[in-house]
Amino acid sequence: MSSKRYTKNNKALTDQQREFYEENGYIIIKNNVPHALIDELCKQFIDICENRVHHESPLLVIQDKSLRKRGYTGQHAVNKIQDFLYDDVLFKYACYPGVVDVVESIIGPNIIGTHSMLINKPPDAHPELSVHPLHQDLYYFPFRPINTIVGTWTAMEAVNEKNGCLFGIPGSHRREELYNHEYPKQNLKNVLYHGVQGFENEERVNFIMDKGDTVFFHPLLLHGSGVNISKGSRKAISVHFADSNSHFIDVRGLFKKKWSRSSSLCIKLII
Ligand SMILES: O=C(O)CCC(=O)C(=O)O
Repeated sequence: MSSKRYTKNNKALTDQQREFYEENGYIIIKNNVPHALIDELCKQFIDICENRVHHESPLLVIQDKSLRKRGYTGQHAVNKIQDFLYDDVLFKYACYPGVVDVVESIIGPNIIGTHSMLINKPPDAHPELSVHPLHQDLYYFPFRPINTIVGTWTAMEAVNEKNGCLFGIPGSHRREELYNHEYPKQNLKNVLYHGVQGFENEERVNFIMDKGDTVFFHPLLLHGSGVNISKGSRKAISVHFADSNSHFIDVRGLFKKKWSRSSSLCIKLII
């Protein structure tokens, strides 16, 4: 019997890569998605932001109102496109073999895409709207089992400390604990992001990546992303996958929630 707990097979990961994921809760695969596909995804993102694409199924476009007020338009005022799996172009990422084969190594062959985002950090955004506080993605997912969920996040341009790369606390998934999430103590404006408190002294690793690199990560991995202080945008595309035999759970009463905040972001439903 396999001694591995967090990965399933060697479809696209070597034993050594599986051990790294087991130990750390993430693995970065270099040069995983071709630049030509990334460029196509980027063009579609810009076309959606500029209202040139019409969908039969809705997707969410989350705009930064403060950037709009300052005259930014199109992609320069958009934080995120969410739930894009019915977009024929963006869906190409979700079914790209370099992505799905590694997912299969981690969660097995019954794969369903559950959550999708194209995340933009425009330059010049308010730092409180640019940062994503430390969190666990499982907090947002009302389905189980936990170990057959995996996040994928592919850099659409080189990412580093200057433009707000992801960071994580290696091995935090092995604590097998879903922490309470709430609005960060500092006066953060972003109503969309809850975070965890009390991990300030733990060592974080920055996920420095090149365009086309993908990080695969466990839903209990503590992670977040920093502020973009560069002059360019920071784009990444992300899909979470789960075993298609997952089941929903009742999340009522699972967390203490604090929802009172005024929003600096606006969500537009694009149909
Ligand atoms: O891309 C980012 O800046 C943060 C993404 C992330 O951590 C998430 O959406 O869970």
